[in-house]
Amino acid sequence: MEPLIVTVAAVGAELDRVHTPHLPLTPEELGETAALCEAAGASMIHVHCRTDDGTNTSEPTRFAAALRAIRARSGLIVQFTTGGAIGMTATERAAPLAVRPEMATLTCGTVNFGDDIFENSFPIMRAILAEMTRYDVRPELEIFDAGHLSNVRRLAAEGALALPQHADFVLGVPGGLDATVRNLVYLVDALPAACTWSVAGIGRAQLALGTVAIAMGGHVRVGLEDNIYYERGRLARNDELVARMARIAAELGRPVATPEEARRILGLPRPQGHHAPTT
Ligand code: KMH
Ligand code: ZN
Repeated sequence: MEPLIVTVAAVGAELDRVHTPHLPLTPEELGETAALCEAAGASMIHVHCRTDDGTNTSEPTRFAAALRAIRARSGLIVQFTTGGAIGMTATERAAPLAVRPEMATLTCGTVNFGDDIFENSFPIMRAILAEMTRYDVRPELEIFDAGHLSNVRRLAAEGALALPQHADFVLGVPGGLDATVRNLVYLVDALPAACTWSVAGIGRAQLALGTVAIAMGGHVRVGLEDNIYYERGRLARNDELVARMARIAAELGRPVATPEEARRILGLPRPQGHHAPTT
């Protein structure tokens, strides 16, 4: 098996400091989190940005500041969100791509999202993919439901998406596919050939599904975007969640990947120069 890629989804769009004091909200805090998480075994960071008052933003200058802060303190692969926050337009969600991160998420279909709807129609997906092509950003395919893999095949068939890619199964969102081992195995079996994959279990499923993914040869996403507890009643820090996955992987005989090893596994070019922020 390849070394394990641990992605840290450090902040997300849904939670605030009232939920946990450990969320990295500013570029400086994202840089500090990146350093701590790289030391703990992460090789990639998934990035959402906030304004100084904590509001979600898609402002490219803020993403550029985050990219600089993360690069100044770590070698992590930097993956921006294009999911953004509920209520953002497709144009807003795609705006950070102009900063040219190495990767960005592409959610592969509409899904209920709690009481909201996370809208990812084909026109929205095509528009985001077109911007990814324009700025030479590699997608991570976010799969919240089984039908999203059918959408991946349709986008590939029409030429909007090149395959293989890296997919991330986000399981346990209220409105999406449940976070069960059976569902994970089904999705892995249904994935287009040669795609790599990780799993992001929501809430307490983060630990169990991450452990299963390590044993299956997949990769893992942890972090406060998906789960704020280390254990029942005890809030987690991002680096603690990464460190726990690294320890479990070591026990299972699967060392964590360095960022350079993760780039090789994902087929990403080295980031120097080419991916320098433009904003
Ligand atoms: N905040 C959610 C609506 C992503 O980052 O790509 C979408 C999300 C997915 O977080
Ligand atoms: Zn996200």
